[in-house]
Amino acid sequence: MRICFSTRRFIRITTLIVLIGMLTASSLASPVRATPGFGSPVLKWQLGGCYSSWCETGWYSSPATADLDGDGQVEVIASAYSIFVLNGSNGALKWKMSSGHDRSQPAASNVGRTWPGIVVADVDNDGGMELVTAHSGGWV
Ligand SMILES: [Ca+2]
Ligand SMILES: [Ca+2]
Repeated sequence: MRICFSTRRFIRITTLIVLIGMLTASSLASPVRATPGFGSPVLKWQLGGCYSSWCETGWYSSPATADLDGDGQVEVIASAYSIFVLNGSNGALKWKMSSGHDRSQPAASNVGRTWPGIVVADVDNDGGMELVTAHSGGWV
Protein backbone atom coordinates (compact mmCIF):
# COMPACT_ATOMS: atom_id res chain seq x y z
CA MET A 1 0.00 0.00 0.00
CA ARG A 2 2.73 2.43 0.84
CA ILE A 3 4.51 1.63 -2.43
CA CYS A 4 1.33 2.46 -4.38
CA PHE A 5 1.08 5.87 -2.66
CA SER A 6 4.69 6.62 -3.56
CA THR A 7 4.05 5.64 -7.15
CA ARG A 8 1.05 8.01 -7.39
CA ARG A 9 3.07 10.77 -5.84
CA PHE A 10 5.90 10.07 -8.30
CA ILE A 11 3.48 10.19 -11.23
CA ARG A 12 1.97 13.50 -10.02
CA ILE A 13 5.37 15.09 -9.56
CA THR A 14 6.57 13.78 -12.92
CA THR A 15 3.42 15.06 -14.64
CA LEU A 16 3.88 18.47 -13.02
CA ILE A 17 7.51 18.62 -14.16
CA VAL A 18 6.54 17.66 -17.71
CA LEU A 19 3.80 20.31 -17.80
CA ILE A 20 6.18 22.98 -16.53
CA GLY A 21 8.70 21.89 -19.15
CA MET A 22 6.11 22.05 -21.92
CA LEU A 23 4.94 25.51 -20.86
CA THR A 24 8.50 26.75 -20.65
CA ALA A 25 9.40 25.25 -24.03
CA SER A 26 6.31 26.74 -25.70
CA SER A 27 7.11 30.18 -24.33
CA LEU A 28 10.70 29.91 -25.57
CA ALA A 29 9.55 28.79 -28.99
CA SER A 30 7.39 31.87 -29.55
CA PRO A 31 8.30 33.73 -32.73
CA VAL A 32 10.37 36.85 -32.26
CA ARG A 33 8.77 39.93 -33.74
CA ALA A 34 10.82 42.63 -35.39
CA THR A 35 11.08 45.82 -33.44
CA PRO A 36 8.41 48.25 -34.62
CA GLY A 37 9.95 51.20 -36.38
CA PHE A 38 12.33 49.20 -38.53
CA GLY A 39 11.07 49.01 -42.06
CA SER A 40 12.40 47.12 -45.02
CA PRO A 41 16.06 47.72 -45.79
CA VAL A 42 16.77 50.39 -48.38
CA LEU A 43 19.87 50.34 -50.57
CA LYS A 44 21.47 53.70 -49.95
CA TRP A 45 24.47 53.38 -52.25
CA GLN A 46 26.71 50.68 -53.62
CA LEU A 47 30.09 50.09 -55.24
CA GLY A 48 31.79 52.70 -53.05
CA GLY A 49 35.54 52.40 -53.38
CA CYS A 50 35.37 50.54 -56.67
CA TYR A 51 37.36 51.58 -59.72
CA SER A 52 35.79 52.71 -63.00
CA SER A 53 35.32 49.21 -64.37
CA TRP A 54 35.96 46.77 -61.53
CA CYS A 55 36.03 46.26 -57.79
CA GLU A 56 38.53 44.51 -55.57
CA THR A 57 37.01 41.42 -54.06
CA GLY A 58 36.75 40.79 -50.35
CA TRP A 59 35.14 37.47 -49.68
CA TYR A 60 35.00 37.14 -45.95
CA SER A 61 35.94 40.47 -44.42
CA SER A 62 32.89 42.49 -43.40
CA PRO A 63 32.97 46.29 -43.44
CA ALA A 64 33.09 48.29 -40.23
CA THR A 65 31.63 51.66 -39.34
CA ALA A 66 33.11 54.36 -37.14
CA ASP A 67 33.61 58.11 -36.99
CA LEU A 68 37.33 57.95 -37.65
CA ASP A 69 37.99 61.69 -37.95
CA GLY A 70 35.66 62.86 -35.18
CA ASP A 71 33.52 65.05 -37.44
CA GLY A 72 30.27 63.46 -36.25
CA GLN A 73 29.74 61.58 -39.52
CA VAL A 74 30.22 57.83 -39.65
CA GLU A 75 32.63 56.41 -42.18
CA VAL A 76 32.38 52.94 -43.71
CA ILE A 77 35.66 51.03 -43.70
CA ALA A 78 36.05 48.19 -46.18
CA SER A 79 39.04 46.04 -46.94
CA ALA A 80 39.65 43.74 -49.87
CA TYR A 81 43.25 44.04 -51.01
CA SER A 82 43.28 47.79 -50.38
CA ILE A 83 41.62 49.46 -47.42
CA PHE A 84 38.89 51.95 -48.32
CA VAL A 85 37.33 54.59 -46.10
CA LEU A 86 34.07 55.87 -47.50
CA ASN A 87 31.73 58.69 -46.61
CA GLY A 88 28.90 56.91 -44.79
CA SER A 89 26.29 59.29 -46.21
CA ASN A 90 26.97 58.92 -49.92
CA GLY A 91 29.62 56.21 -50.38
CA ALA A 92 32.20 58.63 -51.80
CA LEU A 93 35.81 57.61 -51.31
CA LYS A 94 37.42 59.62 -48.49
CA TRP A 95 40.77 57.90 -48.65
CA LYS A 96 42.37 54.61 -49.53
CA MET A 97 45.56 52.86 -48.50
CA SER A 98 47.46 49.78 -49.54
CA SER A 99 47.25 46.82 -47.20
CA GLY A 100 50.41 46.22 -45.19
CA HIS A 101 51.41 49.89 -45.39
CA ASP A 102 50.37 53.14 -43.78
CA ARG A 103 48.81 56.13 -45.49
CA SER A 104 52.22 57.68 -46.22
CA GLN A 105 52.81 55.04 -48.92
CA PRO A 106 49.77 55.33 -51.21
CA ALA A 107 51.49 53.75 -54.21
CA ALA A 108 52.80 50.68 -52.35
CA SER A 109 51.64 47.26 -53.47
CA ASN A 110 49.04 45.49 -51.38
CA VAL A 111 50.33 42.59 -49.35
CA GLY A 112 47.30 40.36 -49.82
CA ARG A 113 43.59 39.73 -49.54
CA THR A 114 41.78 40.64 -46.35
CA TRP A 115 40.27 37.63 -44.60
CA PRO A 116 38.87 38.47 -41.14
CA GLY A 117 36.71 41.39 -40.11
CA ILE A 118 38.11 44.88 -39.61
CA VAL A 119 38.84 46.07 -36.09
CA VAL A 120 38.46 49.75 -35.20
CA ALA A 121 39.92 50.57 -31.79
CA ASP A 122 42.22 52.93 -29.96
CA VAL A 123 45.04 50.40 -29.90
CA ASP A 124 47.73 52.70 -28.48
CA ASN A 125 45.42 54.56 -26.10
CA ASP A 126 46.17 58.01 -27.54
CA GLY A 127 42.51 58.92 -28.07
CA GLY A 128 42.58 58.34 -31.84
CA MET A 129 41.16 55.29 -33.57
CA GLU A 130 43.32 52.80 -35.45
CA LEU A 131 42.26 50.29 -38.08
CA VAL A 132 43.49 46.73 -37.78
CA THR A 133 43.19 44.46 -40.78
CA ALA A 134 44.69 41.04 -41.40
CA HIS A 135 45.74 39.74 -44.81
CA SER A 136 46.95 36.60 -46.45
CA GLY A 137 50.59 35.81 -45.92
CA GLY A 138 50.36 36.65 -42.22
CA TRP A 139 50.22 40.42 -42.66
CA VAL A 140 48.47 42.59 -40.08
CA1 LIG B 1 33.76 61.02 -39.68
CA1 LIG C 1 45.07 55.43 -31.03
